[in-house]
Amino acid sequence: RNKHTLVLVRHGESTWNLENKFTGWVDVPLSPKGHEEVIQAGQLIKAEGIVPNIAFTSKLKRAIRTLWHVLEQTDLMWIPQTQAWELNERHYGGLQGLDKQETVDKYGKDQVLVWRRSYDVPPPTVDRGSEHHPSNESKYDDITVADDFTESLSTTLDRVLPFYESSIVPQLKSGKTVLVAAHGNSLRALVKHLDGISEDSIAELNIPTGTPLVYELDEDLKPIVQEGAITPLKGRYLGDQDAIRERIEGVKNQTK
Ligand code: DG2
Repeated sequence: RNKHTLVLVRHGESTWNLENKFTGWVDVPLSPKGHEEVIQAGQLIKAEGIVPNIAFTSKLKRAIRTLWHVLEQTDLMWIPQTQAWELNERHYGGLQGLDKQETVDKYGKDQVLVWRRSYDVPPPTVDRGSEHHPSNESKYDDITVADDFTESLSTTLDRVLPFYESSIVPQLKSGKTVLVAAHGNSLRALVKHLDGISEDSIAELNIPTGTPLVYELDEDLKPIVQEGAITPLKGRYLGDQDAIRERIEGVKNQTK
């Protein structure tokens, strides 16, 4: 077998996506619409005849719940599942909990766009005293982060990619179909790598909630361009393509 399948799905709409707040590592649940989106995502994967053998997600419940819905819809709740902090959303530092539109009103839309989408300019940091600092959550007892913490896409990639290489690649190479349920920016990091997107162009890429993105990889695990792929992606989104384009615009326009 020289073809490998990797299915990525950003979690469905969360309550803070709905309220338009910067979320990062804040552990908010799916909204009612988010649950619906990912039930549908699972049905799309099933209808496509894709049968994942192993799954990976983050330590955040919006992604975990997304995975559970997809596995329930595909009748695969028994397959191995790993929850890894390395697949967490990018930590949004001092922006976590702030309203995206109010942040635009305060700092201007150019600055906010730099924080959201630049490759290596990090958002403001949080210090150890902040409730948003990972050292104050027992869930992250086994990791060490800087006293003043935040993540850019670049530093997010520095933990997503080693995890991909060490934990996901061996599964793909052994012929497993892999399902990953994660987040807007942790998936942008992975997609940047898979599709070879430049540091400048990655700013344009917005990943919609609750929409399976299917990659077929060659023997070197390079993506094969799929029919119907939306440039610059080589993988293709499952579902109504017009609705997907609207969802992508919606993500972009959270700070218009
Ligand atoms: C969003 C992404 O992450 O926000 O942290 O606010 O995928 O977990 O909902 P997700 C957040 P943007 O970078 O698109 O503003």
